[in-house]
Amino acid sequence: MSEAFDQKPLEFLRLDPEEMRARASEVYNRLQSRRTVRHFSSDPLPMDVVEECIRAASTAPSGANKQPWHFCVVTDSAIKSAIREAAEKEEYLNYHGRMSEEWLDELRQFGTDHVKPHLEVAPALIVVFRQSWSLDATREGKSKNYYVQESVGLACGMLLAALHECGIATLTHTPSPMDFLGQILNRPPNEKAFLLIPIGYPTEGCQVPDIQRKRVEEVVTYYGSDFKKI
Ligand code: IYR
Repeated sequence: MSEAFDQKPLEFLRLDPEEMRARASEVYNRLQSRRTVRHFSSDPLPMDVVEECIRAASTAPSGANKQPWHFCVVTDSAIKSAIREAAEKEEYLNYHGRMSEEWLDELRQFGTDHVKPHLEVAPALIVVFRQSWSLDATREGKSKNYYVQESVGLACGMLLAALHECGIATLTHTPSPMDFLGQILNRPPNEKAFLLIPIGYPTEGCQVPDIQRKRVEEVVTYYGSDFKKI
């Protein structure tokens, strides 16, 4: 039986509403400028910055604080090439039979296909693994993890935001099935690949699709009438 954790005071800074408003606009403006990038320069990144962003991502909330994630950072060109080759094999099958006509039609607007040069060109790939169970020393063996998808999704969102804040562009890539990533990176059996994120600087003159984000009115519904200004 587990004992309850000791408690300690929360560190929390309560802001006045004007300061909250200023910060809300600033965080929106910074995050809205993030775009998925598909054309990377091969310039190397300061990898200590990448590690600090992973440290930030790893503060994400997780079911029973299990932190069921692992981040593999690949800069080795031979491993990047092996990942590209395996990903293109899966993507070829996806684009030539496994994806529905409706799906292919949607993707035509983005101009994607099975050819993934960025997997070799980008200076680093972050492969995020989710851990279905943990090897827990105190329980002498496997211990269950909870809400693994949700937890790892939250950590990935925080990772993308942290990298963006630090001037690093990202591509969220899911070359499913992704089992080849566990094999190439020799990961243990409790880990499954969750997301493959090429990172780097965009090429000079990099273009992105001119897409629109939903208006806030489309994505939020309020239940309550107390919208008087504080
Ligand atoms: N995984 C493929 C296909 C793809 C699927 C979706 I949904 C996208 O938003 C983009 C691509 C690929 O990476 O090409």
